Amino acid sequence: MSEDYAKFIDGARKLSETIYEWVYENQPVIILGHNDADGISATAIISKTLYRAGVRFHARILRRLEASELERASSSGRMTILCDMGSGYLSLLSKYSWNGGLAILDHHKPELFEAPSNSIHINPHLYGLDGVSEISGSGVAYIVSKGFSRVECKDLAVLAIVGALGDMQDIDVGRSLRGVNKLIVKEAEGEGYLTVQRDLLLPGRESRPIHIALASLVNPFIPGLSGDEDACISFLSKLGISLKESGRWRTLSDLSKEEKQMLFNELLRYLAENSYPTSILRDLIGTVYILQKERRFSYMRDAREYASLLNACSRMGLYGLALTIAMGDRGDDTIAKAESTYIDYRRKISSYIRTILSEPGRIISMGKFYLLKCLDLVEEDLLSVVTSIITESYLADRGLPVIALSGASSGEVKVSARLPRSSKVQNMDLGLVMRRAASRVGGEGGGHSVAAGAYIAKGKVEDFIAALVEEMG
Ligand SMILES: [Mn+2]
Repeated sequence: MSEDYAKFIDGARKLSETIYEWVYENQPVIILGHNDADGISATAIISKTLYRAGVRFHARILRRLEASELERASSSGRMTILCDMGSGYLSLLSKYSWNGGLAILDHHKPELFEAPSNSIHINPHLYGLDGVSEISGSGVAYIVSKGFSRVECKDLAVLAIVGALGDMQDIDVGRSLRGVNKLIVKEAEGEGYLTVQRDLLLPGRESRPIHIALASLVNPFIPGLSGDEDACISFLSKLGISLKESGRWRTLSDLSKEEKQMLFNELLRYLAENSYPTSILRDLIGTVYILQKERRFSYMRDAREYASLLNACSRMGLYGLALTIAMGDRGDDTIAKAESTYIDYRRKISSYIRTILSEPGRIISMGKFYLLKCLDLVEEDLLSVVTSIITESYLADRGLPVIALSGASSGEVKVSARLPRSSKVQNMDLGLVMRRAASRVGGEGGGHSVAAGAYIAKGKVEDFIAALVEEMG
């Protein structure tokens, strides 16, 4: 284990001993978690840990740290734990008093500001680690859980892996996890909770009929196949891949090595024939993380799929459902609701992508970046995923940031920014660019160097774009 990892894990454990004392003294504890798969996994890890420790708590999933939530939490006098958020808002958090104690468990780049008094701030960046690729918010939560010495939490390691994949930290060779994430993978493997394989990364590779899995593929998005089950059936039939075996639908995990190879080659040929970049398939083969304690054919069996499911429920506004699943509810009704939500979600995303690609004027080249105009099209909770897909599937070869706009429920404009994995833009920190450009027009922004966001006033869009051009210069 590298020295930096050891330092971080040691440091986090020591701090979690203090958290352990505080949570008993200031019950019920308030847990506030970010509304993506990582934030939900982190919230579930902390919630389960407190539950096992016999500590009462209320957990809530938030889109962002809103003043009203901070007001409510700080004035309650309870211990408050922030999961997968907070580090970028230290000055905002310092405006409140945290008499019951505040714990910030995050991996976003910290704002250069002192943490509020009476708070504990645990973040890998403070130990020289990279929060973008080496550990996620749920990884931080898991390390903290391990510091609760009298609580058994080894089974929660898989949630840390789900969270890391949700945050797209699988950027090592063959789309595998690295850094502290890799240590957590090894731990979960050693305990029999996880196995690791190499395979085609189709959604539902363990859970759905192969033609549905192929049609469900939205990232990368394959025009003519994504979202179209009939087209996928004929695509597979032409290849001679049989869809059923002794009366049962075959899943991707049932296909032979040769069949998988043939399928992959045919997808390459199909893209080339239709003049789409074949490079979008580069990330389609990679490392698969299988949760051994989950039922076969279930969505939670494959960690990437699990993350997508949590994300889908959350993006469709069903935060409670997502958290319930992450906390381990496997009741029939819960699963059925989550699965149908997931299907609706994928349908919606496919239709947005189709619209963006078919309507002229949706993607505009601004020289230093691409502007993706979705103001009248995409709701705020779906903007970041649509932006990621467009960035990785269509504009990846250009290597420039993509900045997308949509309307927000608050009446503001939501901005989502992504840098393609393959980008050659050096020293670009989108989180910083978003924070600066947004604050210049009275808005609020931040995030990671490759994925960031902002909220700005409706009348400030033009000014914001001008500020972006300057900040990127
Ligand atoms: Mn995160």
